[in-house]
Amino acid sequence: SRRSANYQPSLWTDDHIQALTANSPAVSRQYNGTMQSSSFDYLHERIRKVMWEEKEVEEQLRLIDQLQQLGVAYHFRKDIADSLTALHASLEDLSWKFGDSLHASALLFRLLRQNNLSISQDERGHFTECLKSDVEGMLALYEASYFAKEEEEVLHEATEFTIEHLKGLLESSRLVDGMVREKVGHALELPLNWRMERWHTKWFIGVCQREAMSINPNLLEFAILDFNALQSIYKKELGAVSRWWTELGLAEKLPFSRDRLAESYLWTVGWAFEPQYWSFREAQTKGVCFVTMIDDVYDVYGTLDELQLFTHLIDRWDVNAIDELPDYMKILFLAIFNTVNDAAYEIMKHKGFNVLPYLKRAWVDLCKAYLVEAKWYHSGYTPTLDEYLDNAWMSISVHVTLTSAYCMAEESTQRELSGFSYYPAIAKPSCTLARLYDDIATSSAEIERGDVPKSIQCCMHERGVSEAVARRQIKELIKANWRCINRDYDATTTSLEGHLKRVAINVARTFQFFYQHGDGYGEDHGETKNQLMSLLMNPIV
Ligand code: F3P
Ligand code: MN
Ligand code: MN
Ligand code: MN
Ligand code: MN
Repeated sequence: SRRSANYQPSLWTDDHIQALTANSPAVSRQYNGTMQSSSFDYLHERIRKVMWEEKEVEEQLRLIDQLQQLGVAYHFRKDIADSLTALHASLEDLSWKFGDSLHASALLFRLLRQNNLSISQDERGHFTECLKSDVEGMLALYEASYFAKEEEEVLHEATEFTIEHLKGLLESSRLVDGMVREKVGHALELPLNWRMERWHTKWFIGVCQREAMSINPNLLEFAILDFNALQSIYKKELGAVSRWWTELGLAEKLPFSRDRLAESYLWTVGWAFEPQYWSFREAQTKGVCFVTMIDDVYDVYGTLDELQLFTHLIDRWDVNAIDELPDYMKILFLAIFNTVNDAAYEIMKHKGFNVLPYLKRAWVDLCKAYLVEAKWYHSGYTPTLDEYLDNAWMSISVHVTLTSAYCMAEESTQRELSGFSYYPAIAKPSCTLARLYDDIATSSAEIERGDVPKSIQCCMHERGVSEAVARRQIKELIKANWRCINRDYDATTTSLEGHLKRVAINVARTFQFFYQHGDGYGEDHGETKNQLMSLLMNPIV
């Protein structure tokens, strides 16, 4: 007899989605930047002017930071790059000019790291002697410290130091300004570097609306226009993938599996939100739907014999052999086979080269990792934490996303693809973070249902510690992996690499986002529903 996880049905029927998304402008594959009204162009020019006006360095840094946090930096990529490159070239003068402005030095440090310009912690001597009454400076140092690499002890200490100090301030009655309290509380909840970009943007626009004095009104208006314009694009995209999913009809054929089309699409907005990545979001929404189904087959529904056979056929990528499979696997195989081949076809049509070997490899690696876990589960084996993670960084499926990001990127060429024979260095920490965030939120229910021991259980078993201790150790591992990401992000050269790394970071952020209140993907009725409504449906007024 087969098992079932008794997942709840989808919250979002196609009719519901079509009704919610009906009145949006058409989606065009090639985003040409003209979806907005002329007031958008006017504001864009005004802001560019402000960017190039003569002003204090600290003011310029504030402006760039606002553009980023408002989610509109992608409209000013070149201006921001030019401005920061110029500042980077005069770093020595700057540390002199900044004197003891902790805020300016910490902000500069963070902006340089965020924009792939190298800066070492040693160039920031002020970190330890900061003024404790300087809340803005403390906050800036706190955020900057989350861009630390493994060996940057000064910054790790800065994290501890600022957390302790800012917490103390919140608990005391010394922080009287309500807006400042809100910002400090928000930052302590989660640093900027770990936040899902769109979600942060919506919060930050709200803060700026309430604190209108602190921001150029043109900039705020521009950000609101842009947020709402992107949201109408997302609605159209969601309507399109929902129609695809419904016509595919696969969910009805595998009713034991999670049916999560709308949430799958939300993941992809977290991974690459800019309008030009529609094809990536489309392919990845399909990818997440398939990953979810295959995962439920391996975790819950399939027998070990079936799983072995399925893995074998995916490995051979052989559609001629599907009659060996049980019916539910036949249709699943054919759906994946067709969709992946289709994606490869599109790329071949537009760019003339064959990415199928890379896409195929990603799906094969996924199924093989799933099979390892299934065998462990069926034999009652508990791996060590290292042994588990060696496999589980693949079984979380993020390498499929990264492969797709690489193959589909505007900048990818035949030559660069041939260099993609291994997964890039940033894949490991990005996938590992996804895995650890997932395990923290989903493993209790998984173990109860019957599943392979996840990181927390492997850690408990190997180290003989309680669940609470294991959870703390996994959180430390999360911090360590963020530092690996920071190290790798810093050494970026080509724009293809930059794109891939942004997706890799955004994957980690989006896993944090979905799993911060529990299993926000499997159990989508709670906070996930609010998040989805807020990001995809409700415009800023
Ligand atoms: C496979 C799943 C997920 C993790 C993958 C998430 C993506 C692709 C956005 C959602 F569907 O959850 P699950 O907890 O069951 O994965 P696991 O690998 O732990 O079985
Ligand atoms: Mn699962
Ligand atoms: Mn699984
Ligand atoms: Mn899980
Ligand atoms: Mn970005």
